[in-house]
Amino acid sequence: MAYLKSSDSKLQWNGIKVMASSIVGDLAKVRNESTVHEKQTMKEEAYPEETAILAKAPDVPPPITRNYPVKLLVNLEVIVKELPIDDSYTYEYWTFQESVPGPMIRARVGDIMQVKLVNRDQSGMMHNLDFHAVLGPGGGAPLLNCGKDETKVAQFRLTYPGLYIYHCAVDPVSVHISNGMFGLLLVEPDKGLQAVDKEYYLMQAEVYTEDNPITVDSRCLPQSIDKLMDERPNYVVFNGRQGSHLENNPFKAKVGDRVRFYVGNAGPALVSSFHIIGTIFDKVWKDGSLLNQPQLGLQTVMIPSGSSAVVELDAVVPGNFTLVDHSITRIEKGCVAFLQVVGETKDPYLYCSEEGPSPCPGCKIHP
Ligand SMILES: [Cu+2]
Repeated sequence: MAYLKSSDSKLQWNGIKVMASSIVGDLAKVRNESTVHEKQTMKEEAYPEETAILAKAPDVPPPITRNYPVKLLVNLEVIVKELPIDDSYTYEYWTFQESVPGPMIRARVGDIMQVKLVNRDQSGMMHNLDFHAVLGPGGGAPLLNCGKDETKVAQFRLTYPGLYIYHCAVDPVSVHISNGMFGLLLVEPDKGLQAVDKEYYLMQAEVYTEDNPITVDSRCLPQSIDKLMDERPNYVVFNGRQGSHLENNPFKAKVGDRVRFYVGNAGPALVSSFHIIGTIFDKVWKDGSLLNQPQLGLQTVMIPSGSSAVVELDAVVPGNFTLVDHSITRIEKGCVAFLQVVGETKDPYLYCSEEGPSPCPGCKIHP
């Protein structure tokens, strides 16, 4: 039996511990013991407890500074909340922690993540969590199926470093994901990540709505199941809404800053061609795999639905830089954001002309 229940006998529990220890040992051998901390062999009961800091996009939880594993307590609540989808309309999102995307979680490889999920959706809809970082059926979803006002708790050892999607996986999964039930879990390597000047959390996702609200008095657009099944979203957005990070709320950096984006694509259908106009990604960890060496000097990063990328760039020229899915018609559906860089460049010949910039009327990408 590969899952934990409060009714498990001590014998089963000890058996599971031996099995888990064996699995981790095998993984460590495969990876030359470079990614799993030796303290993982300690008994689970001895792990100190730590409550995870959950950060709402575009914020990122603080870097892990410890060099030992903990039992990381992750407390998530499902809450239905009407949120803006653009400047005119709202959408009734099914959220984790009242935000879309759900909060970003930061852990360390070897941690035992204890997830407590509370379902406060009063409609009677069941919800759960599938963590792509979890080894086991459903990524944990069968252990976390939660009916109305129920609470479920499960524990998962995090064995691979990387940037992983989590999402609700209750049937039909496409409906739950497209209603906003997704987020990112960063599992740091045992040696941590290089410090950078700025870190941001960004998720792309599609929203499928009818053209008009249900009543003339409402601004809330209902979901279109027909558009969802046809994979024809009328919104493709960063961080939950059209215009989440435009002129009035851009990502910010100074010339000289090293900037890291943790980027996820929740889908549920489209593949993202993630690009930041006017920059080159200095380092990219494709598919969020932190076991691999980064790729260097990339222009556009393909992020499949249900995957991620860690990208880093150096801010070297001041101005506005534009985050897009380079399947570029999606700009018209809301998939555009700005990185605003201030300061003075050290090399004026990086970007110059005698006349300077001129405006482009109605332009969505060069403010
Ligand atoms: Cu759900």
